Amino acid sequence: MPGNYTVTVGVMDDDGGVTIGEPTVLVKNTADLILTKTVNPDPASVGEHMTYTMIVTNQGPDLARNVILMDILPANVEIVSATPADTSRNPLPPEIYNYGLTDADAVMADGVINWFLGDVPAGQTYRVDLVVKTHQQGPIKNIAIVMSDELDPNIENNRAEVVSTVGWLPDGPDLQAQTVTLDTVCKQGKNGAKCTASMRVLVANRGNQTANSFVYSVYLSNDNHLSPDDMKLFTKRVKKMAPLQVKWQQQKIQTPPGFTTTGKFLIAVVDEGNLVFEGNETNNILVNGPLP
Ligand SMILES: [Ca+2]
Ligand SMILES: [Ca+2]
Ligand SMILES: [Ca+2]
Ligand SMILES: [Ca+2]
Repeated sequence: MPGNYTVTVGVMDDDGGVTIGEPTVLVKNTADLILTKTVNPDPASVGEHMTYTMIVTNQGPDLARNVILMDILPANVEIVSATPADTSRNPLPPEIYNYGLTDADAVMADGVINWFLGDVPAGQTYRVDLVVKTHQQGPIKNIAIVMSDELDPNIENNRAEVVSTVGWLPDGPDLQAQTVTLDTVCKQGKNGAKCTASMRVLVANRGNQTANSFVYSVYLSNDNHLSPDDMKLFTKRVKKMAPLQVKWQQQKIQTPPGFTTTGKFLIAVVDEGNLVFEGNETNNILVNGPLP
Protein backbone atom coordinates (compact mmCIF):
# COMPACT_ATOMS: atom_id res chain seq x y z
CA MET A 1 0.00 0.00 0.00
CA PRO A 2 1.32 3.49 -0.73
CA GLY A 3 1.91 5.86 2.17
CA ASN A 4 4.46 6.80 4.83
CA TYR A 5 6.01 3.91 6.72
CA THR A 6 8.45 3.88 9.60
CA VAL A 7 11.02 1.13 9.25
CA THR A 8 13.04 -0.09 12.20
CA VAL A 9 16.60 -0.96 11.26
CA GLY A 10 19.05 -2.59 13.67
CA VAL A 11 22.78 -2.44 12.91
CA MET A 12 25.12 -4.66 14.94
CA ASP A 13 28.73 -3.51 15.18
CA ASP A 14 31.95 -5.50 15.84
CA ASP A 15 31.78 -5.51 19.61
CA GLY A 16 28.13 -6.52 19.81
CA GLY A 17 26.60 -3.08 20.29
CA VAL A 18 23.33 -2.48 18.44
CA THR A 19 22.35 0.82 16.89
CA ILE A 20 18.66 1.30 16.16
CA GLY A 21 17.52 3.70 13.46
CA GLU A 22 13.95 4.52 12.45
CA PRO A 23 14.00 6.21 9.04
CA THR A 24 10.64 7.08 7.40
CA VAL A 25 10.20 5.56 3.99
CA LEU A 26 7.57 6.84 1.51
CA VAL A 27 6.20 3.92 -0.47
CA LYS A 28 4.55 4.84 -3.79
CA ASN A 29 2.78 2.82 -6.41
CA THR A 30 4.14 2.73 -9.93
CA ALA A 31 2.06 3.55 -12.99
CA ASP A 32 3.41 4.29 -16.43
CA LEU A 33 1.00 6.75 -18.03
CA ILE A 34 1.21 7.25 -21.78
CA LEU A 35 -0.30 10.10 -23.74
CA THR A 36 -0.84 10.31 -27.48
CA LYS A 37 -2.32 13.24 -29.35
CA THR A 38 -3.47 13.65 -32.94
CA VAL A 39 -5.19 16.43 -34.85
CA ASN A 40 -7.63 16.32 -37.72
CA PRO A 41 -7.75 17.90 -40.27
CA ASP A 42 -4.16 18.90 -40.92
CA PRO A 43 -3.74 21.17 -42.79
CA ALA A 44 -6.81 23.11 -41.64
CA SER A 45 -8.21 26.43 -42.81
CA VAL A 46 -8.74 29.64 -40.83
CA GLY A 47 -12.21 29.42 -39.27
CA GLU A 48 -12.38 25.66 -39.58
CA HIS A 49 -13.04 23.22 -36.74
CA MET A 50 -10.05 21.07 -35.76
CA THR A 51 -10.33 18.05 -33.47
CA TYR A 52 -7.51 17.18 -31.08
CA THR A 53 -7.79 13.59 -29.88
CA MET A 54 -5.89 12.73 -26.71
CA ILE A 55 -5.58 9.16 -25.48
CA VAL A 56 -4.32 8.43 -21.98
CA THR A 57 -3.29 4.85 -21.23
CA ASN A 58 -2.18 3.48 -17.89
CA GLN A 59 0.39 0.79 -18.67
CA GLY A 60 0.49 -0.11 -14.99
CA PRO A 61 1.43 -2.05 -13.04
CA ASP A 62 -0.63 -0.15 -10.44
CA LEU A 63 -3.76 2.02 -10.33
CA ALA A 64 -2.96 5.64 -11.22
CA ARG A 65 -4.76 7.93 -8.77
CA ASN A 66 -5.86 11.49 -9.44
CA VAL A 67 -4.88 11.56 -13.08
CA ILE A 68 -4.74 15.04 -14.57
CA LEU A 69 -4.57 15.73 -18.28
CA MET A 70 -3.27 19.23 -18.91
CA ASP A 71 -3.68 20.71 -22.36
CA ILE A 72 -1.84 23.89 -23.30
CA LEU A 73 -3.86 25.46 -26.10
CA PRO A 74 -2.35 27.44 -28.94
CA ALA A 75 -3.12 31.16 -29.20
CA ASN A 76 -6.21 32.29 -31.13
CA VAL A 77 -8.23 29.13 -30.92
CA GLU A 78 -11.77 29.01 -29.60
CA ILE A 79 -13.13 25.94 -27.85
CA VAL A 80 -16.17 24.43 -29.55
CA SER A 81 -16.61 21.27 -27.49
CA ALA A 82 -14.74 18.81 -25.30
CA THR A 83 -16.01 15.27 -25.33
CA PRO A 84 -14.67 12.23 -23.52
CA ALA A 85 -15.47 9.19 -25.66
CA ASP A 86 -15.84 7.03 -22.56
CA THR A 87 -18.76 8.69 -20.83
CA SER A 88 -19.36 5.75 -18.51
CA ARG A 89 -16.47 6.84 -16.33
CA ASN A 90 -16.22 10.30 -14.87
CA PRO A 91 -18.26 11.88 -17.65
CA LEU A 92 -17.89 15.56 -18.30
CA PRO A 93 -21.19 17.40 -17.74
CA PRO A 94 -23.23 18.68 -20.72
CA GLU A 95 -22.17 22.30 -20.28
CA ILE A 96 -18.64 21.25 -21.15
CA TYR A 97 -19.79 19.78 -24.43
CA ASN A 98 -21.28 23.20 -25.06
CA TYR A 99 -18.17 25.13 -24.17
CA GLY A 100 -19.06 26.19 -20.61
CA LEU A 101 -15.85 24.87 -19.10
CA THR A 102 -16.77 25.77 -15.55
CA ASP A 103 -17.14 22.40 -13.90
CA ALA A 104 -14.41 21.01 -11.65
CA ASP A 105 -13.87 18.10 -14.05
CA ALA A 106 -12.34 20.40 -16.63
CA VAL A 107 -11.01 23.75 -15.56
CA MET A 108 -9.67 26.28 -18.00
CA ALA A 109 -7.22 29.05 -17.17
CA ASP A 110 -5.03 31.16 -19.42
CA GLY A 111 -5.27 28.86 -22.40
CA VAL A 112 -4.72 25.71 -20.31
CA ILE A 113 -7.41 23.10 -19.74
CA ASN A 114 -7.04 20.61 -16.91
CA TRP A 115 -9.14 17.48 -17.10
CA PHE A 116 -9.42 15.65 -13.80
CA LEU A 117 -9.78 12.07 -14.95
CA GLY A 118 -9.92 10.52 -11.47
CA ASP A 119 -8.36 7.10 -10.87
CA VAL A 120 -7.33 5.16 -13.97
CA PRO A 121 -6.82 1.40 -13.44
CA ALA A 122 -3.88 -0.40 -15.04
CA GLY A 123 -4.70 -1.32 -18.64
CA GLN A 124 -7.42 1.33 -18.97
CA THR A 125 -7.55 3.87 -21.77
CA TYR A 126 -9.26 7.23 -21.54
CA ARG A 127 -10.00 9.42 -24.54
CA VAL A 128 -10.78 13.13 -24.84
CA ASP A 129 -11.76 14.88 -28.07
CA LEU A 130 -11.29 18.61 -28.03
CA VAL A 131 -12.82 20.55 -30.92
CA VAL A 132 -11.50 24.06 -31.50
CA LYS A 133 -12.02 26.74 -34.10
CA THR A 134 -8.89 28.37 -35.46
CA HIS A 135 -8.56 32.12 -35.94
CA GLN A 136 -4.94 32.40 -37.03
CA GLN A 137 -2.86 31.35 -39.97
CA GLY A 138 0.43 29.51 -39.61
CA PRO A 139 1.82 26.49 -37.85
CA ILE A 140 0.10 26.10 -34.47
CA LYS A 141 1.37 23.96 -31.63
CA ASN A 142 -0.64 22.13 -28.99
CA ILE A 143 1.10 20.43 -26.06
CA ALA A 144 -0.51 18.13 -23.50
CA ILE A 145 0.88 16.46 -20.40
CA VAL A 146 -0.57 13.72 -18.20
CA MET A 147 0.36 13.01 -14.58
CA SER A 148 -0.88 11.19 -11.50
CA ASP A 149 -0.02 10.67 -7.82
CA GLU A 150 2.10 7.59 -8.62
CA LEU A 151 5.71 7.19 -9.60
CA ASP A 152 6.05 7.09 -13.36
CA PRO A 153 9.03 5.03 -14.54
CA ASN A 154 9.04 6.78 -17.92
CA ILE A 155 8.02 10.44 -17.97
CA GLU A 156 9.10 10.95 -21.60
CA ASN A 157 5.85 9.43 -22.87
CA ASN A 158 3.65 11.60 -20.61
CA ARG A 159 3.95 14.54 -22.96
CA ALA A 160 2.57 14.78 -26.49
CA GLU A 161 2.75 17.65 -28.91
CA VAL A 162 1.33 18.25 -32.36
CA VAL A 163 2.18 21.03 -34.75
CA SER A 164 -0.36 21.55 -37.51
CA THR A 165 -0.72 23.90 -40.41
CA VAL A 166 -3.51 26.46 -40.70
CA GLY A 167 -3.93 28.30 -43.96
CA TRP A 168 -6.55 30.12 -45.95
CA LEU A 169 -9.25 28.25 -47.84
CA PRO A 170 -8.35 27.59 -51.46
CA ASP A 171 -10.04 29.94 -53.94
CA GLY A 172 -13.09 28.25 -55.39
CA PRO A 173 -14.72 25.04 -54.17
CA ASP A 174 -12.41 22.26 -52.98
CA LEU A 175 -14.06 18.85 -52.74
CA GLN A 176 -12.37 16.06 -50.80
CA ALA A 177 -13.14 12.65 -49.38
CA GLN A 178 -11.88 12.69 -45.80
CA THR A 179 -12.81 9.19 -44.61
CA VAL A 180 -13.88 6.02 -46.37
CA THR A 181 -14.72 2.84 -44.45
CA LEU A 182 -16.40 -0.48 -45.17
CA ASP A 183 -17.92 -3.10 -42.86
CA THR A 184 -19.17 -6.44 -44.08
CA VAL A 185 -21.86 -8.35 -42.16
CA CYS A 186 -22.74 -11.93 -43.23
CA LYS A 187 -25.80 -14.01 -42.32
CA GLN A 188 -26.06 -17.74 -42.90
CA GLY A 189 -29.02 -18.55 -45.20
CA LYS A 190 -30.37 -21.69 -46.93
CA ASN A 191 -28.02 -21.31 -49.87
CA GLY A 192 -24.92 -20.27 -47.96
CA ALA A 193 -23.81 -16.97 -46.45
CA LYS A 194 -25.32 -13.66 -47.63
CA CYS A 195 -23.19 -10.63 -47.01
CA THR A 196 -23.95 -6.92 -46.92
CA ALA A 197 -21.20 -4.34 -47.12
CA SER A 198 -21.85 -0.87 -45.71
CA MET A 199 -19.64 1.98 -46.78
CA ARG A 200 -19.30 5.34 -45.13
CA VAL A 201 -17.65 8.26 -46.87
CA LEU A 202 -17.11 11.68 -45.34
CA VAL A 203 -17.20 14.24 -48.14
CA ALA A 204 -16.18 17.86 -47.52
CA ASN A 205 -16.02 21.13 -49.41
CA ARG A 206 -12.95 22.82 -47.95
CA GLY A 207 -12.84 25.70 -50.41
CA ASN A 208 -14.20 29.25 -50.05
CA GLN A 209 -17.00 28.88 -52.62
CA THR A 210 -20.03 26.64 -53.03
CA ALA A 211 -19.50 23.46 -55.02
CA ASN A 212 -22.30 22.59 -57.43
CA SER A 213 -23.69 19.08 -57.67
CA PHE A 214 -21.06 16.37 -58.28
CA VAL A 215 -20.64 12.63 -58.24
CA TYR A 216 -18.41 10.40 -56.20
CA SER A 217 -17.57 6.72 -56.46
CA VAL A 218 -15.95 4.08 -54.31
CA TYR A 219 -13.79 1.33 -55.81
CA LEU A 220 -12.28 -1.86 -54.44
CA SER A 221 -8.69 -2.31 -55.61
CA ASN A 222 -5.99 -4.94 -55.15
CA ASP A 223 -3.44 -2.17 -54.71
CA ASN A 224 -3.41 1.45 -53.57
CA HIS A 225 -3.74 2.89 -57.10
CA LEU A 226 -6.91 3.58 -59.02
CA SER A 227 -6.79 1.57 -62.25
CA PRO A 228 -9.28 0.32 -64.90
CA ASP A 229 -9.38 -3.21 -63.38
CA ASP A 230 -10.66 -1.91 -60.01
CA MET A 231 -14.19 -2.92 -59.02
CA LYS A 232 -16.66 -0.03 -58.74
CA LEU A 233 -18.77 -0.57 -55.60
CA PHE A 234 -21.11 2.37 -56.17
CA THR A 235 -21.53 5.86 -57.58
CA LYS A 236 -23.65 8.59 -56.03
CA ARG A 237 -24.67 12.12 -56.91
CA VAL A 238 -24.33 14.76 -54.15
CA LYS A 239 -26.23 18.07 -54.06
CA LYS A 240 -24.34 21.35 -53.90
CA MET A 241 -22.20 21.98 -50.82
CA ALA A 242 -21.41 25.28 -49.08
CA PRO A 243 -17.84 26.20 -48.04
CA LEU A 244 -16.67 24.04 -45.09
CA GLN A 245 -19.77 21.86 -45.29
CA VAL A 246 -19.22 18.15 -44.58
CA LYS A 247 -21.59 15.28 -45.39
CA TRP A 248 -21.51 11.68 -44.26
CA GLN A 249 -22.59 9.40 -47.07
CA GLN A 250 -23.68 5.87 -46.32
CA GLN A 251 -24.32 3.14 -48.83
CA LYS A 252 -25.13 -0.58 -48.52
CA ILE A 253 -24.53 -3.21 -51.20
CA GLN A 254 -25.24 -6.94 -51.38
CA THR A 255 -21.93 -8.60 -52.05
CA PRO A 256 -21.47 -11.41 -54.58
CA PRO A 257 -20.58 -14.91 -53.27
CA GLY A 258 -16.94 -15.20 -52.30
CA PHE A 259 -16.54 -11.41 -52.01
CA THR A 260 -13.53 -10.76 -49.77
CA THR A 261 -11.94 -7.47 -48.84
CA THR A 262 -9.01 -8.59 -46.69
CA GLY A 263 -5.79 -7.05 -47.95
CA LYS A 264 -7.63 -4.93 -50.51
CA PHE A 265 -7.96 -1.15 -50.74
CA LEU A 266 -10.98 1.15 -50.78
CA ILE A 267 -10.56 4.11 -53.10
CA ALA A 268 -13.01 7.03 -52.97
CA VAL A 269 -13.07 9.48 -55.86
CA VAL A 270 -14.95 12.78 -55.44
CA ASP A 271 -16.05 14.86 -58.40
CA GLU A 272 -15.49 11.94 -60.72
CA GLY A 273 -15.61 13.19 -64.30
CA ASN A 274 -14.61 16.69 -63.07
CA LEU A 275 -17.96 18.54 -63.19
CA VAL A 276 -16.76 21.09 -60.62
CA PHE A 277 -13.83 23.42 -61.31
CA GLU A 278 -11.95 23.46 -57.97
CA GLY A 279 -9.24 25.43 -56.22
CA ASN A 280 -7.43 22.12 -55.67
CA GLU A 281 -8.01 19.20 -58.02
CA THR A 282 -5.15 17.06 -56.66
CA ASN A 283 -6.80 15.93 -53.40
CA ASN A 284 -9.92 14.22 -54.78
CA ILE A 285 -8.81 10.60 -54.36
CA LEU A 286 -8.70 8.94 -50.95
CA VAL A 287 -7.19 5.49 -50.41
CA ASN A 288 -7.95 3.37 -47.33
CA GLY A 289 -6.19 0.06 -46.87
CA PRO A 290 -5.07 -2.61 -46.78
CA LEU A 291 -8.36 -3.66 -45.19
CA PRO A 292 -8.25 -6.08 -42.23
CA1 LIG B 1 4.90 7.43 -18.52
CA1 LIG C 1 -10.45 19.00 -54.40
CA1 LIG D 1 -5.88 -0.72 -58.71
CA1 LIG E 1 -13.02 18.96 -59.94
